[in-house]
Amino acid sequence: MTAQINKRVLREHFGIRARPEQVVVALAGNPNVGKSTVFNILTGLRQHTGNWPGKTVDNAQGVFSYRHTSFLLVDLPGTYSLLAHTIEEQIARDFICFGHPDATLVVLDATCLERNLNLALQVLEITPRVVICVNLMDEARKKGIIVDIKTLEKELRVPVVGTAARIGEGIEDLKEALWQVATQSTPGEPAPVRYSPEVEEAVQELSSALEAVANGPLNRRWLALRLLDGNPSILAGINTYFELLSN
Ligand SMILES: Nc1nc2c(ncn2[C@@H]2O[C@H](COP(=O)(O)OP(=O)(O)OP(=O)(O)O)[C@@H](O)[C@H]2O)c(=O)[nH]1
Ligand SMILES: [Mg+2]
Repeated sequence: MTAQINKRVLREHFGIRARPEQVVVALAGNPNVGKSTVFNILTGLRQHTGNWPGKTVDNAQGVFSYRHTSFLLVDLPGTYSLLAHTIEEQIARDFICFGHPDATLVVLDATCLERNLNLALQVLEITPRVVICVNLMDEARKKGIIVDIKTLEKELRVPVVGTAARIGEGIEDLKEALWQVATQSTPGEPAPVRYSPEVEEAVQELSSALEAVANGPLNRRWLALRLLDGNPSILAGINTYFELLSN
């Protein structure tokens, strides 16, 4: 029950008013990979746009139904990273970390996967509730690039769907994967990024120390890594999160 109330408080902080039974999906990706095209094809005209609370950055939210489940899709600003060098990165990161989406859909450009996977790995460090959409498959085919979706899925251990959103290819599979990830009670365990033994040791130590304060849904490994980074914008985000929870 407490978890439910906290979820609502946190979502409202981001201007998300989801009905209790509604599934919230965050839509993330590098700039210009087709996020809005995916968003539009999934939600059609059932969307509204505004700004993120207190920010001059666009926010689009839209709804769609699949298998008798209502989904609220939130289009995040396009970012290369979640390490918050810009206001857009801060919004995307704070929402994925603290807004408690039921799933995060990461859209990648099939023609430059290597660069795009950086963001996917950063999201997977935060949450296992992820679906990867490899978009622009038609462009990749034109360029003779073959993307091995099955191997990607095996490596990342989350559902990976190939799409060409502009022509509607792969969208039904995307809905099915989202439904699976957002509604399953125990998500899979994606392959975590491993760091040097020194960092891993420090993460272990910090994670144990954090057990008493961070026993909610916030990922302790991710929290420990960010405390080690000492990035002030991330520390501010973490502070806001704990303040909201204690009110
Ligand atoms: N060929 C092809 N073009 C696509 C596909 N998906 C999107 N596009 C095109 O790619 C361009 C960028 O798409 P957007 O949906 O605006 O991308 P975005 O990620 O929302 O971009 P930002 O919000 O600016 O970060 C547009 O011209 C789309 O029509 C696709 O699957 N195949
Ligand atoms: Mg867009």
